[in-house]
Amino acid sequence: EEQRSLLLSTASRFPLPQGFKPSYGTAGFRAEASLLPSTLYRMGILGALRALKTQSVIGIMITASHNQVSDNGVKIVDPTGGMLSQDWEPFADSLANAPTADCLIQLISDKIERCGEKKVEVLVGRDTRPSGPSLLEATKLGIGLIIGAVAIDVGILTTPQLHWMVRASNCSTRAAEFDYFEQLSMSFRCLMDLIPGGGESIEGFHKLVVDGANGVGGEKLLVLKEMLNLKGLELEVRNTGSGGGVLNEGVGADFVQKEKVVPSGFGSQDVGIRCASLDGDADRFVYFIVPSKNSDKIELVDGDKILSLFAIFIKEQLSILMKKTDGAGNDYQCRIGVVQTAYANGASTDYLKQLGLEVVLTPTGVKHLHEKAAQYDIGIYFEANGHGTVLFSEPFLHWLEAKNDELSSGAQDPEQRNAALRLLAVSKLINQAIGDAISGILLVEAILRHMKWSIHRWSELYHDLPSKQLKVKVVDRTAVVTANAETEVVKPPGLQEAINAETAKYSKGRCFIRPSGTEDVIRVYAEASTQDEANTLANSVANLAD
Ligand code: 16G
Ligand code: ZN
Repeated sequence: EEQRSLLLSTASRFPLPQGFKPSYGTAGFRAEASLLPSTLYRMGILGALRALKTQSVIGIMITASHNQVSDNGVKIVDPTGGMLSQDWEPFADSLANAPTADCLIQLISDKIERCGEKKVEVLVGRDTRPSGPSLLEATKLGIGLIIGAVAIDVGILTTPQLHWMVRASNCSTRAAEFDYFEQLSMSFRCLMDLIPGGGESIEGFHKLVVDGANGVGGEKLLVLKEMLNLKGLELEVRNTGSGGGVLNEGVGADFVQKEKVVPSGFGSQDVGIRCASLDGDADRFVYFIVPSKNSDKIELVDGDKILSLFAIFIKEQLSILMKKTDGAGNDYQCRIGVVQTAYANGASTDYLKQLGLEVVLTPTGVKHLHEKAAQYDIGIYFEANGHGTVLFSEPFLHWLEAKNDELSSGAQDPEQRNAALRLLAVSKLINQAIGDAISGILLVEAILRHMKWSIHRWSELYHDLPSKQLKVKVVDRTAVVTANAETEVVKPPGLQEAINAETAKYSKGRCFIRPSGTEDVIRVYAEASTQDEANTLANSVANLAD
């Protein structure tokens, strides 16, 4: 009763704006920030209910990632550190759209669980957006309504830091921000120490220059650099937001990957240097090279190439580890899998298959890739846009620990033991909860040094097929329904046949369309052996979709 009257009084402070129909979408709610107080208040309630239901720590991240600074949004983090379980998405939609306080109360009482003896925590993080503090207050009020749940403000964080903290809290390991930095730097140093001949004194490794998108990631990278010894990793961070630049405006991984031009703050002084770019909440990253003084075009090293680099290194370490000695067999069949989406450049998929790797496609959105990757002992997933990580299964990690102990006592090949140590270090360095630009960059840097590869050598692994992306504004994007990881249109009838007929006209032609999960558009992707052909194919298929 007390709860009910509190709810009635606070709910009136957060009315659902007229005509606003928030939708959970691919990765949570996103909109112009002034529309969002009611959504955040209600997601505070949802987070608390989810914490009661799972009797675990839940996370709420206030961010709109790569969107413009006036937008904001919210992502919910489940106990494992992954995104909110998909079977709660419809509830999130109903809660966010409940027209009245009475509806809200009804929805809550249908879902509420009796509270346990212990209070359950909901960690609330936010990025650097100016609307963050007021949305945080709305979220805390929502959480406070549910008896048995308590809000913990964990301050300004990257999205993956919050995911990491939720996961660590539920594993009852140390879960403060400092512990995150310490785990990353310890495992990074471990990989550097295991480089044959030592990682510190390798010649030809220029500094890495990072574009922080004027968001939270650059700031955190600087903290990491200041606070910990990064063993010869020379790091320069630009666009940290402190110089007056605007979040995601002409900067950041999304801009760099889509426009393929240098972000602001970069230019002719960077020709040939290894550069990386984070997105606004640092859960995505790409690398790039400025090839010439006379143009603002960049050479992009995207998520597909990051994936390929990780896959090569991990596969190599596994084969050293599994090498048979004295006829002794190995007692673990490690299943390694690579997960991409239809946006992966065809050249990358061919390359990975040539390496002998199992490659599977899923629909767009981290939740789909993550879920698939979790089915392997080592699952490596990346979207071309730079969103991804490497997942290690519990049974495999247990086996690896035991193997490491066994190898350290025997008089075996030291490289075999080193391979076990490297794989263990990778599993600690790379975020097990979600794609993480900071931990991803550290892994790239360690592997490049291990291989003694320049960014040019890495970029030359394979050559991307020319591709083109377009978007078509339509009245109703839900009219297009796809199957087979979005590679095939099943509705409206006949459209896929028309796309096939068009695609067949081009050498190495590949094309698909899908409704966006974040915007009111249909997206078209086309690939062909020349840029002109890719452009024409995309245009003609866009006309079909219109
Ligand atoms: C979201 C997804 C991103 C995906 C994008 C596609 C997460 C955390 N983010 O931003 O992975 O690439 O949506 O957008 O899952 P689209 O549906 O508009 O093409
Ligand atoms: Zn992001």
